[in-house]
Amino acid sequence: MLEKLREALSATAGSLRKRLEEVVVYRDLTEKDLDEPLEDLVFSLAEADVALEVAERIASSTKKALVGSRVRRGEDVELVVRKALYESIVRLLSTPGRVDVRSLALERCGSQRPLVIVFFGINGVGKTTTIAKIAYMLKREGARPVVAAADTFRAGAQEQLRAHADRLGVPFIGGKYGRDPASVALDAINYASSRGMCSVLVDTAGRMHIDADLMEELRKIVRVSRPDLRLLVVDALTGNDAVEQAVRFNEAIGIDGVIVTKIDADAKGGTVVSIAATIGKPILYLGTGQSYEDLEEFDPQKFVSRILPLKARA
Ligand SMILES: Nc1nc2c(ncn2[C@@H]2O[C@H](COP(=O)(O)OP(=O)(O)OP(=O)(O)O)[C@@H](O)[C@H]2O)c(=O)[nH]1
Ligand SMILES: [Mg+2]
Repeated sequence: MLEKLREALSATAGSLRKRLEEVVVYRDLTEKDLDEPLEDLVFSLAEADVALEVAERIASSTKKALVGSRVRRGEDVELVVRKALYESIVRLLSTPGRVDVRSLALERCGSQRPLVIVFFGINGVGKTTTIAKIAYMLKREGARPVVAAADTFRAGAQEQLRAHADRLGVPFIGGKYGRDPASVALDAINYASSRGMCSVLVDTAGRMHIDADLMEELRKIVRVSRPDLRLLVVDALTGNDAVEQAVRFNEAIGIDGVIVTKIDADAKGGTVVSIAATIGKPILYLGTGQSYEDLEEFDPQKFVSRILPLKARA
């Protein structure tokens, strides 16, 4: 996974090093030394699905960090370059507003009002699977979840979430096909609060951000269920389209956080970087496979270490 992004950054670190080794011994680095390798960086990041303006931001903050610095003889030039790149991407990914879903849910156990999370996104991105993964995690942590199938639209959607709930031993609240999905969410919240459950995970039907009726339906679900968190689920494989989805859903519904799925199948890796940089909302989790354990808390430093190891490969 993420090979393309890793290769792009490694190649840049390498070409910057070569360039810098020629000049470091007798003068400070100038913009001119950096322009060409950083231009290459922008292109290779774009090939790895990083949005162009985001790639340009990475290049310019890397340049800022390096211009005027002097690398001493004997110093590891590549490490200096890698650090500058690493820090500029980590900064980009460290969006404010990160929340810890687990502790938020635990705080609500036994209270009148469970933690309510509504999950949404376009068709097939992995909403239902992600809800099952989060239910698994919350149950394991003692933050007793209820899952709600507020997808009363797609054939099989109710059964799909119910099957996960049964397997996980988590209460399931559903509704007949065609029923108002907002009322299914409310049923689940009432069920949870009357039993002192800690959290309610509301699954919604996949919808395109350009479908006005379905977006209005989602607005209603949100209005009625007053979620603590509105989480957008996107598929890493959709690249720049995922960024577009994030922008549109944020305008229409409002987003508190993003989950990027199918990272395990994503050879490029740029979607994560682009989304965090473009909408300024935190990425909370990465989906890394199809089983319940395949959910990773998103940690900017850990993510960047994966695509840009600070130690060059021998
Ligand atoms: N490899 C991989 N597959 C995933 C991941 N998350 C979900 N999937 C798969 O993606 C497919 C669609 O997942 P669903 O959870 O049904 O997606 P959805 O968004 O609920 O779909 P709709 O309700 O139809 O809009 C399934 O085959 C999942 O197993 C992931 O992190 N990695
Ligand atoms: Mg679904």
